Amino acid sequence: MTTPALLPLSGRRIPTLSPGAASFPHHRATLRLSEKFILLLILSAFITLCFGAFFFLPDNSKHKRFDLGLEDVLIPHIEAPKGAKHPGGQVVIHGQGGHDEHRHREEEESLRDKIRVDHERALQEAKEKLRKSRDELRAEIQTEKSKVVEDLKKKKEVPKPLPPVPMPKVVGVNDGDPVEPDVKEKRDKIREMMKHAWDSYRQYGWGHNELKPLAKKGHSTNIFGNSQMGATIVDALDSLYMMGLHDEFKDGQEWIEQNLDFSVNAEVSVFEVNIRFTGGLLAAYYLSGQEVFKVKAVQLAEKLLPAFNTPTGIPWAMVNLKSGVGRNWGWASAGSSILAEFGTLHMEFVHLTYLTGNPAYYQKVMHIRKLLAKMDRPNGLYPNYLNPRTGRWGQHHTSVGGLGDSFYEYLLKAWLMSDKTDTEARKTYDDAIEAIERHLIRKSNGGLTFIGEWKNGHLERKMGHLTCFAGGMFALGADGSPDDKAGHYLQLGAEIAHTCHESYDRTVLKLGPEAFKFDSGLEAVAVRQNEKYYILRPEVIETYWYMWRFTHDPKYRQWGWEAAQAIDKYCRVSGGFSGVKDVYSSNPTYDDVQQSFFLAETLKYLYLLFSSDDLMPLESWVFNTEAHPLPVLHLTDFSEGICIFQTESD
Ligand code: DMJ
Repeated sequence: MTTPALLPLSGRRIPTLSPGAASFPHHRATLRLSEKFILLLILSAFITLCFGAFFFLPDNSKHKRFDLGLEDVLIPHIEAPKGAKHPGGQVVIHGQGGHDEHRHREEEESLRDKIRVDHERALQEAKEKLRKSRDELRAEIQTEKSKVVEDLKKKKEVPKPLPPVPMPKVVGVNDGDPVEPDVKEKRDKIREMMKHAWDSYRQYGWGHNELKPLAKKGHSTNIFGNSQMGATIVDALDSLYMMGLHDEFKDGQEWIEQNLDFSVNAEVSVFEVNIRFTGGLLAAYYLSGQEVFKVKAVQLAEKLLPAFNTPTGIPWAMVNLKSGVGRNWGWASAGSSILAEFGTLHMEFVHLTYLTGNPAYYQKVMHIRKLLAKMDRPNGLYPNYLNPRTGRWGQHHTSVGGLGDSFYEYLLKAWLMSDKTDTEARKTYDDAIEAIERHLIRKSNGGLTFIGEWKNGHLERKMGHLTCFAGGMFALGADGSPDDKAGHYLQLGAEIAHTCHESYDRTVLKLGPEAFKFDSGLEAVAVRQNEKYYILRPEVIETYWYMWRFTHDPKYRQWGWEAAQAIDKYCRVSGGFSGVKDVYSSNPTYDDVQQSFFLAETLKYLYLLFSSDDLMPLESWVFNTEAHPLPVLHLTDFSEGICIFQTESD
């Protein structure tokens, strides 16, 4: 049976005669290639020899040469005196007797010398090539080939110019100095922590997605595929900017300019890359005004669009940035996409349409919204799983924590970001929250308000660290809530903040566990070993900050400071900050990961908590779910996939 064998160098296929002779065609092809190469070299040496010989002929050859009328080309310094004409009306080249004759000879002599030297060098190079082994020659050819491919790639990557659009009004992006000296001191401490996290990453993990602060090397997880896209750099940029760490910001910008490339063969999470990279780049653009961030955000967004090529338009969870092939997580119910993932694209995509003038981004996310609006919701709740092929719900699990959380957050923030004109988003948020309150929010025996998880008609009395962001969300959505319930939602936010603080306070390290229960006499404590870890997450501190902004109750700053001190004491190591595996153990072990969201969110929210309110005012900025601030855009019409922006530019 003949089987085709792919030849690595020529790229041609030659059939092998038998499996036993499988290596033969490869060998033969290699020989043929080398022979061709050697012949080429000999031929070029021969041509050089002939060309050289032409100049080595006796002197009389020169007359013939001049007779060809080439002298003013070959010896350009010969000039005709002004006005001298040949009888035939042409410019005459007058010789200058013996002196000119001598100069001619010298010129020709030096020309001949140069040709001789070139000729010898060519021969020498040919000899060296012949001495080289086949492998060396192959490596050389390969290097040349790669260089050509690289050059072509660079040529192709000339960024497309984007249409100029007015820069939205950008206010309160720096300063925020607190008046009170003790608050200032705390803020300085947070800034120092940011510097330690950044400097460590800069030293040990630069260009990798994240850092292993104990092993002191780069780290990555499957959400970034096998890429090395500097997630920490992109995620940290706006925090650096707000904190006035401008040298570090510039360093990050330079890396992005020179290295950030999204044409890589990596299968990434659409959600994670969108909230961290698109969000991070857009925020860096709006804060600094540097075009490069906008250009990179758009390049990335183009790579994410193929994820929407599903029968329903509900995007895949993952997409290969190079091939555009998408798929879902293997663990998700019945091949489903995840509510918190496909429902957390709106803010970034609206901004992409604004900046590019391309309605596709806006249309994609509005299509998701419309599709969800048409679907039945069990008890008014949104299940976490939706199949992108059939358009049907997967398991009926509902959560305000993992798998559900930021879907609700983005409904509220879509309304805020549109300058409160997107009332459809607000109504959808209000209805969803009402159902959540009815079915998921309860008070424990000890009087702690918690948000449980709905699983097939049953309430699991467990709350995740991730769910703690909801305190801030309720407070943020209080203003504008229906039936004059603003006070109620602010109160609900305060109760969630209190419960989450308890989950921290009831541990040995004063850091919160990943999940905690309200069952069988348990109140806000983790039971299972694999729920006792703290991985530098921001949600509890995020809620403290929103509550502080809306109430100015000093307890939120106090709670934030407790958390900051605990992080500095138990998570800080010489190579950065690490998560800990058990917050109930006085002798904690580390997970050896410095998450990029620690720089993007945890430290940013802490810094904002100890700043005055004029830093990033909430009337002008809306924070995406990774704490990247995006400016409010006044949307006036968003019917039929068209949106009209009215912005007050600077
Ligand atoms: C962040 O990446 C985002 O906040 C996301 O919405 C969920 N949680 C992580 C941090 O815990």
